[in-house]
Parts: sequence; C-alpha cells; structure tokens
Amino acid sequence: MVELNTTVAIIGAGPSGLLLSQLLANAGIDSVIIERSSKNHVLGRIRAGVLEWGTVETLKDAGVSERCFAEGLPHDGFDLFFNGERHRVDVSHYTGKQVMVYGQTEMTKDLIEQREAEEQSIFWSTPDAQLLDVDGNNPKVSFTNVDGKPVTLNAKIIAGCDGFRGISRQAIPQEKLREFERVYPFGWLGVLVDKPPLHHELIYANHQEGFALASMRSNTRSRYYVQCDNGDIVDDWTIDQFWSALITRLGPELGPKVQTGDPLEMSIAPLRSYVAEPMRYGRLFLAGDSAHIVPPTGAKGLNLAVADVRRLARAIERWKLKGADAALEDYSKEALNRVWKVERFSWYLSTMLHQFPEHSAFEKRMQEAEFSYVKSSEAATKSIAENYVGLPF
Ligand code: FAS
Ligand code: PHB
Repeated sequence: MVELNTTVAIIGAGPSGLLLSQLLANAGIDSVIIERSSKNHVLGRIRAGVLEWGTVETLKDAGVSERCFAEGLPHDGFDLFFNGERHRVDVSHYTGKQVMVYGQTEMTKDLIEQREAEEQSIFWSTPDAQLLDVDGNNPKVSFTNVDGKPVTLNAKIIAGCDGFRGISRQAIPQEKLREFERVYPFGWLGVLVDKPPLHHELIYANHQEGFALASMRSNTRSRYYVQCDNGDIVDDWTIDQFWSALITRLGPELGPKVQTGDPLEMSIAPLRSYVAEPMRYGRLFLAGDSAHIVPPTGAKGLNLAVADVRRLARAIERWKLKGADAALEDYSKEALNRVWKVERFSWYLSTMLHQFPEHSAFEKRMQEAEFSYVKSSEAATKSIAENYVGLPF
C-alpha cells in the first residue's frame, strides 16, 4: 500500500480539474489529480468553442492564456436566424465586452502543458478511484497506480471535477441530493472540418426542419451542428446528409456559402438541463459538469465550469490561508445562485431555437412571437447579449 497526502484531491482532469489545480498552485496550495482516461483521450475530446470574457480573464489570472490571446478569435456578436429572418446580437455594443472563440480542446492542452511544466501530480488512466470518509475528518481517495499498487490518498478536501458520469456526485447520499432534469427530445450532430467558416461570426438558425449552428475554431477550421433525433447515432448520417441539412437550415442566403468537405470529426451530443443540489457534502465539493449540465445552445457548459472553479479555488484559499470555514460553507449556495441563472438562459435559447416534435401549433406561434419580440426589442436583445457574454461571477 502506497500512502500519499495532499491538501486537495481532484477527481477528473477535464477543464474543471485542471484549472482548479492551476489556481490552487498559484495560491501555493498543493493538489493531486486522478483521471480515469489517458492523457491522449482527454486531449482528443472536441467540445466547447466559445469562452466568456470572464473565462478568458480567469485563464489570464491563472497564467495560461498566452495561446488563447494569440490564436483565439475575439467576437463582437452573433446572428440569430429564424425562418429566413436574421437578427444580430451585438454583444460588444450592449455589454462593452467580447467573447473569445477558442476551442476547449486547446484550453485543455494549455492547462495540461502548464500543470506538467510545474510537475503537477496527475494519475492518468486510473479508472478505479473510490471516495472514502467524504463527510468525516479524514477524507481519502483509494485507487490503483500504474504499477498495480493500491494507493490511499489522504486529503483535506476532495474536489469532484469528474463530469456528468463521474463518481463524485454518487458519493452524496441519495437522501441528501436534490436533482432537477430536463432531457430535450433531440441532440446535436457536430462536424469539424478544415474549411474556412461561412461567416466571421457564429450563426444560430431555427428552420422548420430543425436547428443549425455555424461556428468555428479558426479562420481555416469550421465547427457545424445540426439538430438530430434523440435516438440517432452518427452512423445514421452520411456526411452528405449532414451538409444537405445544414445548407437547407441556414437558408438560401447563407446555405450556399458553406464550404463542405470531409469531416475531421463527427459526433452526437445529447441535450439536457440538469442540476444537482447541494454542490457540497462534507469535505466533497462538486464543480463543473459533475454538478450541472446545460444544453450547448448558449455556449455555457465550459464557462459555467470555470465559474464554479474560480469560486471554489477562492473559497479553498480563504479556508487554507485564513482558516475561514465560512467561504467553504457558502460555496454551494453562491455557486448554485449563478448556475440556475445560466440554466435558465441555456433553456430559454434552446426553447427558442429548436424544432420540438411535441410542440402544438400554439407553441410554434409562441416561438415565432419570441423571436419577433427579440428582433424588435433593444431590451430583449440586450438581455440575450449580457447572458451570452457571461453573467458576473
Ligand atoms: P468534463 O466531463 O470535461 O471532464 C471530467 C473529467 O473527469 C473527464 O476527463 C473524465 O474522464 C474524468 N472522469 C470521469 N469519471 C471519472 C472517475 N471515476 N475517476 C477519475 N476521472 C473521471 N459546452 C459548451 O459550452 N459548448 C459545447 O459545444 C459543448 N459541447 C459538448 C459536447 C459533449 C459531447 C459534451 C459531453 C459536453 C459538451 N459541452 C459543451 C460541455 C462541456 O464543454 C463541459 O461543460 C465541460 O467539459 C465541463 O468540464 P468538466 O467539468 O471538467 O467536465
Ligand atoms: C462550438 O463552436 O462548439 C459551439 C459554439 C457555440 C455554442 C455551442 C458550441 O453555443
């Protein structure tokens, strides 16, 4: 048996776990990360593409923003497209801020490089972690290391950064957990392609055939999505069917501008809204997708994870350096206050922009009226802008 000690045991080396480790290290607080998958698997994930400015500033504070500023694309706004009508949401005009188009994959790569440069202890390819005594005085994580030896990692705090299908949330007794969920009757089929983007900003489209999103990773690499049925698997779609659906849904003005090609990646993401309360149990603190999921329509999942981590890192720092338990006590309530507002925005935008199989004629009119109101109202457009750019932390 190998016995290790640390201040914070972090479960998961996705954006939440890596960024938390970086922020803690910058405050002189040690941590150990345990990750189920290999480093290459984590680096191979294609996910989010838009960073709120608060996320960019957090990366800057963490000292890992150099490539983001060098290679990221600052955007002043995006387009909503509803049955052939276009409405631009001028985020910079309404909020004085931009968003940054910079892939989550790149952000994860930057964080791993920095953590490794600082010789952070990360146990990769470790699928058997178990959380013990999380509500006691000696929380610990047991797992098997690469040499096949059992390890016990004693910690003062355990950070559950292990995503929606991790183990941390499961460590909270069912009777203590309140769960809220909305599963949407559709998914997103995404394609990554080495072709220039159709437009210099993002376009979110609601067409009677379904939702479509034209995004990007750079000026030479595009990311597109189309709404697909819940039961769909990637093999149900050929790339030609994908391009045809995308071009149709973007309409006669924009569709023909799409430069098609063979995909670098093609995947389906299910859409759900989910929140687990509380985000703390004893010495276990949840951050990111382990505690909540949003439909990607509002580009919030990754950004919400960053907001949790920024708050948790600050609370741990106050507790460790000033013995202030209050900061840890307030973490869950304060984090959830922002989580629910972001859940609302993501649900709102998803409801406005997708075709719902079960929608009645009345609900379809409500969707049209919502778009028509947004298009005609500075106040409604400003509300979308301030949510999209990111609510205050
Ligand atoms: P993550 O899920 O990213 O990371 C959790 C980590 O914990 C993983 O590395 C996992 O391997 C590890 N782990 C799990 N169980 C473990 C265990 N038992 N032991 C140890 N480690 C364990 N957000 C957007 O804003 N826009 C998007 O377009 C978008 N697209 C998405 C597409 C998909 C398919 C998914 C799943 C999510 C998408 N998201 C998107 C949301 C996504 O970006 C998340 O919000 C973000 O990855 C959250 O980061 P983490 O909280 O670190 O969770
Ligand atoms: C992406 O580029 O992957 C992306 C952008 C905006 C979203 C969702 C996904 O709302």
